[in-house]
Amino acid sequence: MVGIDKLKTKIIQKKAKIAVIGLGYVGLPLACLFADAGFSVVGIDLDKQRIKKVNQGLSPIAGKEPGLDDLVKRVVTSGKLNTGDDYAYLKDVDVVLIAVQTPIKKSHQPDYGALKVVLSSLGPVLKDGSLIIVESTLSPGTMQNFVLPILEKYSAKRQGVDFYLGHCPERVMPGKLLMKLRNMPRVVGGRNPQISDVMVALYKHIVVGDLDVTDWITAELVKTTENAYRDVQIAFANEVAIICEKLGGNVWKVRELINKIPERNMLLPGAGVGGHCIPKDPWLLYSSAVEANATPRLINAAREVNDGMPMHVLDMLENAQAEIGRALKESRVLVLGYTYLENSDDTRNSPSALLVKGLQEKGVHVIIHDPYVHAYQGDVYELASDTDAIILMTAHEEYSAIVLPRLAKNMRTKVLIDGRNCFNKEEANSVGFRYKKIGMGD
Ligand code: SAJ
Repeated sequence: MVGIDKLKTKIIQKKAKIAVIGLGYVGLPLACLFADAGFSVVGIDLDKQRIKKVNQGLSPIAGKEPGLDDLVKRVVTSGKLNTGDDYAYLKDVDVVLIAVQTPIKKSHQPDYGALKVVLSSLGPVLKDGSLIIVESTLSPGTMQNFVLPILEKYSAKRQGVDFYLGHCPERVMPGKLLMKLRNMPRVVGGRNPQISDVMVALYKHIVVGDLDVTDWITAELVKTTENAYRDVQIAFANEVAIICEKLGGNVWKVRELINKIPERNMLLPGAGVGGHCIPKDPWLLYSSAVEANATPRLINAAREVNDGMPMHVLDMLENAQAEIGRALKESRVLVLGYTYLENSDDTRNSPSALLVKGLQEKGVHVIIHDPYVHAYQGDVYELASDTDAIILMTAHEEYSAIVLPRLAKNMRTKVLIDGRNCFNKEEANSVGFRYKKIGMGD
C-alpha cells in the first residue's frame, strides 16, 4: 500500500488528477465542484451532445439548479474541467469517480450494463496506484462480487496492491444538486480504513457534511436502505389516504394532527412515486435480501402500493365521471404535471407517464401540461377549454396560482382530480367542479 500515502499527499495538495465518468445529475456537479476546488478534472461521457454542451461551458441539466450554470461556465472557462468520451484520457488520472446509472430491469433485478461498460473500459487504462470510487447506487454485495472482479480482470492488476477501490454512494436531489452535494453527510466505504482515509481527504475538498467512514457492504446497505425506508414511509401515507377515502376521512387533516406528536413524521400521500432513486433503490436492496434468503415483505409491498397510485388516480377520475353520467371513453382530459417532482424538469419514472398510458388505453384523449417540460408547455386555461376533466399530478408552484373559475370556464364538464393536495375542496365545489382529492372521502 506504499503508493497510497503518495496519493493522499497529492490529493491534499490538489495535485491529483481526477476523472468523473458519467456527467449526469450526479457526475456533472461532482466534476465541477472538484474543478472549482482547484483540481484538474476530466469528465467522461458517452453522450457526445452532452460533452459538446459542457465544453461550451453550458450545463446540459435543465430545470432550476441554483448555481450550476455559473459553476459549469467558470470551471470550463478556467480550463479546470475538460470533457470527452475517450478513456485514453484516463491514463494518468489518479482518482476516478464513477457516477453512471444503475437502473433495474423489468424483473426488478439490477441492470449493471452501463457500469460493466465503464469498468471494462477503465480497466485497461487504469493507472498504478490510482483510487477508483463508485458513487452509483449498488445492491449490497455488488462492490465485492461485481465491481472488484471486473476491474481486476480488465486491468490485470490487484486491488490493494496496484489500485484502491471505494464506494461513496451519491446523495443528490434534482433541483438542489449543488446544495445537497456540498452539505449532505456522505458514507465513505473504502476496502479498508487506509483507503477510506484517502477518500475522506478527497471529499473534504467539496463536502462540508460529515464523512462517515465504513466498509463496502455498509455503504451499499445505507444508500439502498435510506431510500427503501422513504418508499415504505410514503407507501404508508398512501395506504392511509386510501383508507380515509373509503371511510370518509381527510388524510391531510389526519396527517397534520399525527405530526403534532414530536416523534411522528407521516409523509405526504400523493399520485405516485417517481424519480431516479426511490422507485429503484428498494429493489436493489430487495434483490440482495432475497438472494441471501432474508425473505423481505415490506419493501416489495411498499413498491406495489406506490406504483398503484397513478391507477388509483385513474379510478378516482372514472368514479367522478360516472357520478356525472360521463363515460371515460372519448372524454378529453388535461393532465397537469408530467415531471416526477414539483419544480423540477426530471421526468424519470414519472407517475404521470403511467397515468397517461392508462387513460389512453381506456380511449381517453389526453392533453399534457408541464411548465418544466418543453413539449408540454402552454397556457393552462387554453388547454383546459373543451376538456371534460383535469388531473393534477405534480405540485408545481405554478399550479397553486391557478384561478379555478378561469380554469372551469370553458370546460365541457367540470371534473377536477387533485393528486397532490393543491386545491381547496370548497373553492373547487363553489365553481362547479366535481372535485376529488387523494385521501379525502366524498
Ligand atoms: N413523494 C411522495 N410523498 C412524499 C415524498 C415524496 O409522494 O412525502 C414522491 C414525490 O412526489 C416523487 C417521489 O416520491 O415522485 C420521490 O420524491 P423525493 O422527495 O424522495 O425526491 P427524490 O426522488 O429526488 O429523492 C432524493 C433521494 N436522495 C437520494 O437518493 C440521494 C431521497 O433519499 C431523499 O430523501 C430526497 O431526494 C430528499 O428528500 O432530498
